[in-house]
Amino acid sequence: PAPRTVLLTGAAGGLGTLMRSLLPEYGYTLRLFDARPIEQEPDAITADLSDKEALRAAVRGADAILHLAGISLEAPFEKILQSNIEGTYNLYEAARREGVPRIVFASSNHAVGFTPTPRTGDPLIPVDTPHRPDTFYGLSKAFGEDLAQLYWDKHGLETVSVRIGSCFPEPTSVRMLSLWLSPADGARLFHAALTAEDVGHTIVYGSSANTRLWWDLTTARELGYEPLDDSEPYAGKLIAEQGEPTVGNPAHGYLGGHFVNDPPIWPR
Ligand code: NAI
Ligand code: 15L
Repeated sequence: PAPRTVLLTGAAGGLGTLMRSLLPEYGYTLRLFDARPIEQEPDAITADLSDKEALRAAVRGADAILHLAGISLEAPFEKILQSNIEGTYNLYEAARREGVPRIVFASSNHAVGFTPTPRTGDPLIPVDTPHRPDTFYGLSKAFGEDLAQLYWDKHGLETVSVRIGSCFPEPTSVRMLSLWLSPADGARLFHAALTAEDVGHTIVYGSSANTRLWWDLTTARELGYEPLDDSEPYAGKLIAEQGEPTVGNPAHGYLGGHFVNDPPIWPR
């Protein structure tokens, strides 16, 4: 049966706020969880992913979890370790113990950020391309995907790992012309990931059907995802402001864009 009650971790964040407004249209009842309090949401659970008891109570009775909580940019390793690596482990352990059958994990393009972007005529980047994290942040997403695989193989807990591109109301850089996931397509994709049958551990790329796509959306479409948006209408304005994407620029030559240079490694 389709999940009804979904625990949304990271509910106070940018993506969490977008999904709080969009996902109820699909019939879900959302249970909200974040380390930060959420205005006008008195029932939201305000707790950290390090609080194992709070996590056990939060996941109890949920049909699925949409796991968005975590540090969402590069940060010192110790912080990434606590929130993204240990925090995601704590969540999986709580889900396993409470019998929650499925997690949709917010992975990121930065798990494979050092993958060169395709040149004209090259194939799109497939989901089985090796992990090439561009930051400690990306490394934590690679860990999350492997954790998901372990919990599927060992415990039968299903995950869809969504390597999100850039999910914001509008694309704001020429790089995002390739990676943009419109919020409406984000909700479509998460809905597909929450409801598709027999996903085991499936990795998908998360973007709209952009004209300038760098990666292969086949596994996402196999879940039933049908993207309806394309960043191309924004191309003229962004290119006029920022110039054409050029492969010599690390921001365009690698999937992870400017993250590959954070902290700076170029010019060598
Ligand atoms: P955000 O930084 O706006 O929100 C993250 C939320 O997680 C925050 O509200 C924060 O309080 C919460 N959080 C962080 N550490 C926590 C902890 N230890 N315990 C409890 N809550 C904690 O990030 P955004 O943009 O909303 O992203 C959501 C998720 O999607 C993140 O995991 C991010 O890595 C991932 N993602 C987002 C992309 C995007 O385009 N927005 C692209 C790729 C991945
Ligand atoms: C991410 O993983 C970040 O969470 C988000 O803030 C954006 O920077 C996005 O990747 C991106 O690559 O544009």
